[in-house]
Amino acid sequence: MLIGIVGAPNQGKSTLFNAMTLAGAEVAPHPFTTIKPNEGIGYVKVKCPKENCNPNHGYCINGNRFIPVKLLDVAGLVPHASEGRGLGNQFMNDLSTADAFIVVVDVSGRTGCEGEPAENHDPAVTVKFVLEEIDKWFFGIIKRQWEVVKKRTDAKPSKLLAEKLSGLGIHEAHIKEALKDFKSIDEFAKRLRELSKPFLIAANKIDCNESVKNYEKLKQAFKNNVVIPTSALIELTLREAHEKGFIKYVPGNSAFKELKDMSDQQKKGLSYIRAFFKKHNSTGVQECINSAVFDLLKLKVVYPVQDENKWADSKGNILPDAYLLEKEATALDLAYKIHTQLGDNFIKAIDAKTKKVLGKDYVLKDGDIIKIVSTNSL
Ligand SMILES: Nc1nc2c(ncn2[C@@H]2O[C@H](COP(=O)(O)OP(=O)(O)OP(=O)(O)O)[C@@H](O)[C@H]2O)c(=O)[nH]1
Ligand SMILES: [Mg+2]
Repeated sequence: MLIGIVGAPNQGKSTLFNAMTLAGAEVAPHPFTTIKPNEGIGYVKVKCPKENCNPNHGYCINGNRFIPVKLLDVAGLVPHASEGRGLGNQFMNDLSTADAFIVVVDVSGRTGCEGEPAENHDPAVTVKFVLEEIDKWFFGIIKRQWEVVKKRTDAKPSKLLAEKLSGLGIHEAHIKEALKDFKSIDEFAKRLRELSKPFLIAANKIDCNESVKNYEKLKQAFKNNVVIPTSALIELTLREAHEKGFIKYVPGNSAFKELKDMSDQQKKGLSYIRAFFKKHNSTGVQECINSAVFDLLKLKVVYPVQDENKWADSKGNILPDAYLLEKEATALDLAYKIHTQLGDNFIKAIDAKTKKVLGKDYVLKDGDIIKIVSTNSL
């Protein structure tokens, strides 16, 4: 699963990416700082079913389980990128396989559509053009494949098109849905983008003076979408201070604890952040990942175990794995996800919480802890 971070230049995309991953991508107060994409791992945060667990991937603090999610930060899009302006939109191809987008926009009003300094700039205008450019990129690819498929008569067009567009994460079901209300290829491409690449908006730089007013306006303009106020800069500062041992901060929380004596400048920085937390519940950064995974993609967390009594693997590691699975995923899907052999030799599953036996078609619930029994494990 991959979440793409997109937007106009200089909006704070790489800062948000760094705040999520601590990957140290280059950040600067001018457009086109990012040219090559930055790939990293962020974490979705859920309540852990056990206080003490031993994750193979990710980590667990104070009963908060952090499950890894792949993230990609790309260069900024400018108006008419599809006609080659700025860095064009070819780099969007790196995001072909993204399952969802976080569209980052500076809501301080101080950055224009091209990443230039501005005054009272309306962030809704920026988000609208970014979506238009994404649609044009999508349209370019879909139109090419549409022309190819039109000439063929050897299979159902929706099936052929699905094959051609699988690299964009488009399935036949998406195509059938988008064809229901077909008006033009433009509209069809737009609908396919909506279905295969849902997005949320990170209303970034919410720590600046004019931001709250602009954020309210942006929310009105995008009533049907998730709009999350974020301060990538504050989240990054907190996470770095935590890494260096100055503070204890759990991502997504609205407080932190000082652990060491700090310089006057560091203390000043932290009092600025404390004042921020009086006005905001969180920096919004963790919420962006969680909302992308649970609201946009509607995934669920399932913990496979080998020992249904101890909730552990064969070595006694508690809840070693956490899988993010699609809404419809069944016990058999989980078995195949763990290992092909486990799927091929599936006998039954056991709900480790209730010890109930589950069949292969059981649709897993969010938070399920499951043992798979196969012929090999008897
Ligand atoms: N006040 C404030 N500044 C921020 C925030 N996030 C990013 N910035 C600043 O905004 C500027 C641009 O940040 P980047 O992360 O480089 O932006 P970008 O969107 O990746 O830019 P390009 O790669 O050039 O497209 C930097 O000076 C950041 O420090 C925030 O939440 N609050
Ligand atoms: Mg960048």
